[in-house]
Amino acid sequence: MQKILIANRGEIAMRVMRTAREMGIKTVAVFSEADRNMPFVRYADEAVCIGPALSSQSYLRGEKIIEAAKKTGAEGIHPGYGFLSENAAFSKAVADAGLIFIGPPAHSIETMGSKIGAKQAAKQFSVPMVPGTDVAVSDINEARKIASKIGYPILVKASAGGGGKGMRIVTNEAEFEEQIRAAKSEAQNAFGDDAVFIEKYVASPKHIEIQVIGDQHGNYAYLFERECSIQRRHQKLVEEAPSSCLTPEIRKKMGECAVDVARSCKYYGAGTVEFLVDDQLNFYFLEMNTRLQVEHCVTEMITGIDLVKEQINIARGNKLSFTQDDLKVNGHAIELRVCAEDPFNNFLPDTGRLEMYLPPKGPGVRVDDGYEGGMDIPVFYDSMIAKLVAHAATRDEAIERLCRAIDEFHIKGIQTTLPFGKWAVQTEPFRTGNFDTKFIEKYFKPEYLLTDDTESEQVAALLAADVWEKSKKQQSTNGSLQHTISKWKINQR
Ligand code: MV4
Repeated sequence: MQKILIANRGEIAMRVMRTAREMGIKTVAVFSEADRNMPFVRYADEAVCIGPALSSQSYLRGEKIIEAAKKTGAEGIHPGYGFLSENAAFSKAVADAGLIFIGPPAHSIETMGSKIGAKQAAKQFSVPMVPGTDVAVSDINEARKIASKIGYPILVKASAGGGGKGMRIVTNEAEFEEQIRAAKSEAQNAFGDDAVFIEKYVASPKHIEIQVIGDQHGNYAYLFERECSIQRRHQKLVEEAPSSCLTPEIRKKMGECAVDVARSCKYYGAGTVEFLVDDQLNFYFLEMNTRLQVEHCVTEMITGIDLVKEQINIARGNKLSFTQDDLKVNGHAIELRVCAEDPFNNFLPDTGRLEMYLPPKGPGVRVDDGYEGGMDIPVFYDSMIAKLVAHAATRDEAIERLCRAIDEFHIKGIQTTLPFGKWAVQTEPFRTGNFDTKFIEKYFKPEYLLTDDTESEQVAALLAADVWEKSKKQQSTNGSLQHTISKWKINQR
């Protein structure tokens, strides 16, 4: 592969192209009409417009993207995350067009795309799973019997769901039938597949995932874990590696189970195996994500491995460039997703113009971003505008470094998750590692983000308005602004 096309936008398109450039590979960007002026379009060696702003008319149009690859002579397609990255039909269409899909084969995506298929595959390798079923519920009475054996509360999940979509909690037997029916009809509407299964509901789990990698020759390795419990509405906000709660023994066991899951679907490429971990440190396989994930950066920081470079080498048919024994955890990395969201308003997406955008710099700080100052954040896509990653020798130092970097990150014009991130990593539960997926629900209140800084900014704004009013009055009498303003000293913080 001398030239690859990146079927994505924003920060992940930039991320993939940077590695391609280091490898001497030419890049082709595809972009929607809304993204014409984005940095990733300029960074690419070539760029092709594939349609209007709506994803369904651009980044989800597989046939247009394949056509652009053929036209430009790109030999491979990297899908990034989201969009077509976990679409088995797209992976197959790319291969059928004589191009290389830089990702797993269609059969692996298909197996893991069905949560029931994933459980059946993983079962063959004795991977621990939450008590439940691994066939679709067909006979309600039979399912009810299984549910009472497992014990309530029960979780009903859509086989075609994943990432939290299509889940329902059943708290007692009386509502079992009604909830199954509702879940099936919801699943049918959302995914065109009404298959649901049941599991024991684990109340306050940690979400820990393992990065795995495999080549086309049957070699596999795990690149340790990422702790991703700090999330809301199934959107992760803070991710770190390693997890502060695993022992070396459990880390090894989970890693080996994750590799078994990859083996069970004859996986190759980079993938992530998700686990629930309870307060006794029991772990249970949940699902496998057959793509490079947003939070892959923390794994890169602690292992020194460039995951995109490995993906490209695997797609070329090369063997893994390392073995399990070569891998070691080096220090600690924490990532904060910087999203255009308003923590004061339920984390609802905030769109508008990036009036100011100054990312932090310095030792151990990595910023993967895709916008620059002065740009508008379009309403059509994800709200994530950047990822801020801090890497240091210890967890405490990584926290301090992340806080320093957050202070240096100046964004004006839109609300972001930066103040939330600074608050989160300084809380007692985060500091001690004693937190789970209920973290935000349990501890967060928006007013915690009203720091002295925010208050003094508000005071400064009020003072400025006052000066302005007075200066206008003054101006009308002596025609000069200069005199009044110079009397105000800037209060250095
Ligand atoms: C669960 C669970 C509790 N018990 N399964 C949510 C995303 C999808 N990957 C599966 N999810 C869950 N499955 C059982 N049997 C709780 C969740 C869950 C969750 C998991 C990981 C991270 C955040 C979460 C938030 C709510 C629920």
